[in-house]
Amino acid sequence: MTPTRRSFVASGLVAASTFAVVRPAQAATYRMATNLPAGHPMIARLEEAARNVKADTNGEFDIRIFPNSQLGGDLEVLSQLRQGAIQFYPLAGAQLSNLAPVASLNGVGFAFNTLDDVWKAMDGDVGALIRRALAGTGLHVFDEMFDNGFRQITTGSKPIEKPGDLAGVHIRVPPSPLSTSLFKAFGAAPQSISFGEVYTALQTKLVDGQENPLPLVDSGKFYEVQKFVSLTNHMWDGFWVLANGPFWKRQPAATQASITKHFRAAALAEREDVVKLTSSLRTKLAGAGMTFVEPNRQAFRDVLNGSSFYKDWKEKFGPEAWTTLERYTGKLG
Ligand code: X2X
Repeated sequence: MTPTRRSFVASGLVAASTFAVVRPAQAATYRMATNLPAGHPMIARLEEAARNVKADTNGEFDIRIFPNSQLGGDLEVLSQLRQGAIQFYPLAGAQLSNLAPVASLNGVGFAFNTLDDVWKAMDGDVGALIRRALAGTGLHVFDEMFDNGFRQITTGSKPIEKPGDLAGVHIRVPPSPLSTSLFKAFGAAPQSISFGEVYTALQTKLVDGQENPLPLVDSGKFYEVQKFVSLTNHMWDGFWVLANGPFWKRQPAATQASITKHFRAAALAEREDVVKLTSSLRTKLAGAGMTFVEPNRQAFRDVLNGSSFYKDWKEKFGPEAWTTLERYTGKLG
């Protein structure tokens, strides 16, 4: 405090606080990693949410998003989140099942036939059960999932027109025991590879195929290294946005409320974005040279029904989870 100010305060004429310099709170940058390509609708919606949170907090809470697996592979970044090296991470139930096995419950083969059924389950008791399991690992998980979509098979050398066409096919799957198990049941040779390495694995022919919803075939530019799309709808998956638990608990209630509000709005908007985008992609991807095949999906279900797949996963997930799932899907297996 300058001599002049000191003398004013000493005279009792003004309070010292009159001269307190109001410094803007230090803006802090927080990191959100994601394995999705920059062009995916989830990235745009999360960036919109980040802008809104920054505005709500007068610039203090600044979330910076790192797409394209810039900060590392799927499971490597999950451990960074748990250690607090990054603060936010949207990740699919498939990969999260390495931390909480029940997180891949929604990915049981052919469990869902429509998005209406999916959201009844994921915004209902199946989602609540999975969130409880994820919260039990010390992470904070936001309520609404982002849509990844129904997964389709893409290949380079031949179309997959029937289950037998998968025999021996080297196909990339996410690092997830359920995904590996599903494609082994079809007689394929699944290889777990982080999403950020899929394009190169296809380009170098390390694998002949992969399976993902059309928005990822598009934003991951797989049409450059794949020829055929088989519309199997064999699995639905989505993304939970997670925060490091101790980090989240340290945030002021108003900041938590702003982040929760804007992440919710982002998830609901992204679900509509993915529906609109998916409806346009068959034309776009065909225009990029891909050939679409519409296989008889029941034939794939019949293979699973004739295998131990459903029995095995009913045992792995346990009666509570399986019963909860079947309340939305009907009897499986
Ligand atoms: O890794 C994948 O295939 C992806 C991006 O769809 C998931 O996160 C499950």
